[in-house]
Amino acid sequence: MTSNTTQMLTLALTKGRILKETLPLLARAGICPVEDIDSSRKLIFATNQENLRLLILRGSDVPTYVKLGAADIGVTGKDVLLEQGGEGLYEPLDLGIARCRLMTAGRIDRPDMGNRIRVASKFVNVARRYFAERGVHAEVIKLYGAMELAPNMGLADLIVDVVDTGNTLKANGLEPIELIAEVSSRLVVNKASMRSQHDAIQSLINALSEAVAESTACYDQPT
Ligand code: PRT
Ligand code: MG
Repeated sequence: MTSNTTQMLTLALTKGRILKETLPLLARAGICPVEDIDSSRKLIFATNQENLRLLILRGSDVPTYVKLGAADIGVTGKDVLLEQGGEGLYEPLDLGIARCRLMTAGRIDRPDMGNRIRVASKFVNVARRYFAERGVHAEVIKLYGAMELAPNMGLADLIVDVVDTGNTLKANGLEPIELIAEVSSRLVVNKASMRSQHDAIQSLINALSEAVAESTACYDQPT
């Protein structure tokens, strides 16, 4: 039996601050969830586009869903991609949202550090790579949150974390030191899906890249 109905596309979104900035971009691209995501406890949402549904995940789970083909497309932070590695994924579009910087940070009154340091981070792979490339012997300690506490409690000399305004660092007696990478949210695509559902995925990429260009143009306009 032949079918002329198009296959369902699954788009995995990152909940939290990335989601807040993703939904307006999707709306500009003509994509709206059929119910309010914020007031629902569901994790999967139909949209006004018959062949597109949304998943709401933790950012660190988005690459896993897309790599393994449980979702065709995803939105996640570049910080997450740098930490997990982007193998098996296409990264066709910078959405320009949820911008921040991956940085090293330490106490304002820290002593000069030698060539052996302790670093606390949720981004252990990024941290290991960064210090190894600089010939610094870093013992990297994995934390899951509140990295800012570690230098103050003597757990680590430095942290590696994402920084936006820097207010959280400052409130905890820390300062940003070195920039590791500029971060924004990226569209990622499963490689097999890109082949099997090329037209549908390409038109979604095109619609989103127009939406990104439009919102950038808005920022540029004099007020
Ligand atoms: O919930 P989960 O443990 O997965 O992560 P999370 O709670 O950090 O999620 P969420 O909703 O904050 O979103 C995380 C994603 O948003 C990251 O992967 C980044 O791509 C992006 N992003 C952009 C940020 C920030 N800006 C940011 N400022 N993620 C986290 N922060 C943190 C920062 O580490 C600091 O602790 O927000 C705090 C405030 O930042 P300042 O510098 O403005 O004080
Ligand atoms: Mg969170």
